[in-house]
Amino acid sequence: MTIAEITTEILKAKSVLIFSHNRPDGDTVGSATALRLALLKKGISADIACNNDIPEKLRYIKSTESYQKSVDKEKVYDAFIAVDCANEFMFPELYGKFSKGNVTFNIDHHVSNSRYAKFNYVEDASATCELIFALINEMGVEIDSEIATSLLTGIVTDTGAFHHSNATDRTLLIASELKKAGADLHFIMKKNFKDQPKERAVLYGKVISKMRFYEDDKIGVLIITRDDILSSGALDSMTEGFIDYPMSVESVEVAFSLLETGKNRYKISLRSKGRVNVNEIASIYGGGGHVLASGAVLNGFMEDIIDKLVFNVKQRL
Ligand SMILES: [Mn+2]
Repeated sequence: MTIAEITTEILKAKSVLIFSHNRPDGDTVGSATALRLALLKKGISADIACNNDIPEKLRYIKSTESYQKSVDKEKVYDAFIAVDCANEFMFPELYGKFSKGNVTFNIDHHVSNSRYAKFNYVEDASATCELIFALINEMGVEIDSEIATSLLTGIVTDTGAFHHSNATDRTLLIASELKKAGADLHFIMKKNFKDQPKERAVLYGKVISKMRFYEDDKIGVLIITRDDILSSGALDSMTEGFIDYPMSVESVEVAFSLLETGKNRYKISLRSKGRVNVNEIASIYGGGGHVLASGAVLNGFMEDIIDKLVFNVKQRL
């Protein structure tokens, strides 16, 4: 489907509901809120839904206030649009409703997308927000500062502030357009990459001070205990991004973290720089993810789990 075709189909609707995925990130929130504002400008009624709470740090996007958790039974929508959802499992609770829609759209940038909708617009891009940018231009809607803020948020977060290899010349060109349209790049960067609660900073210090290395420093390991979390006053969700630190060590090929979630129960995150497929390792333990980033839940003693994982990585180095 071309951008012109998908735009024509969307503009046939008088009312739409846009779906964001669970554990919402900057891209799914930026895509949904920007598309909503653009459709409203076209005189189309547009609502947004996400089964999970929108993270505090993304609440500077004003229209996050409009998110609903479920689908209003009374309301009739002409079309449903899922954004940044690679498959139904990314919005499992709401997918039931979505799949019953007569006209469904799937707008996404994941190459693994399962094409679960009637109309699928799946293109390789740094962020779904890149695709929404093109879609809004195709609609002939002018990008104001609010739309620009949403879209730039998705691009900045999915590219890791333009650090990842997915940031192309087109990505930078779009980012430039969005800044010109009034998005505050510095503020968006600060909100997503600088500002953190004090509790997270305290926890980070504790965890990093215990960082371990194995196999000639090719494997980096982080251990996050309940005690660390409680004594810092932090939340489990604040550990997101911790794994980037051992990954920043030059010699490290693979890093993994153990987050103690209960007695002898650990949530494992694995990261690779490319030589090792960590999805294979996570799969051994019933987990999964991507080649470079995967996760699993393991039961057992901490040191045994570390031994097992180091052994599995070592075999693949
Ligand atoms: Mn995305």
